[in-house]
Amino acid sequence: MIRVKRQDVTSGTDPALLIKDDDGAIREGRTAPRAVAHANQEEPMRTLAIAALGFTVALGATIARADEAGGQKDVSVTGEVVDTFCYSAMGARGASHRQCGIDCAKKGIPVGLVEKGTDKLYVLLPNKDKQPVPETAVDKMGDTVTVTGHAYTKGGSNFLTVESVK
Ligand SMILES: [Cu+2]
Repeated sequence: MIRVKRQDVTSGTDPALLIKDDDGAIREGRTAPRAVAHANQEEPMRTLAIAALGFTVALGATIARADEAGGQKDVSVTGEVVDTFCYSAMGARGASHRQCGIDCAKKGIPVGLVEKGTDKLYVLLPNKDKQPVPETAVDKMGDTVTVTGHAYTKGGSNFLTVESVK
């Protein structure tokens, strides 16, 4: 059972100050001495409430970390597949540029996805290192498709791994 020292919940104690020790005990952070002073006034219901609060805080922190990872969530982006050289330098896109785009990609020019409606450009990536961008994406050069994968933004550039292309 997790036992928590009595704390005055009505005093505005910041839940973030509750710290879970390695042994599973939850204690209050900065104001621990006060909590110790009241150690002999433990009330079971309040103990339970604070334990639940501590669990909620811990859960919230876990969710926040998952959100910070960001790119780990699957997203689906609909847009046109382009080769990034011809698109950025010349604005070339669409069916008339299809063959050039495929040739550019085969020579190693990064393949991109221009999001429909926003024109936000994603550089497409494989879903692991030391792999080419999937052929399923290159084959759709000039077409509007929906790519599902993990999105990353670094240094002002957007990236999207290719998990699937529809
Ligand atoms: Cu090209």
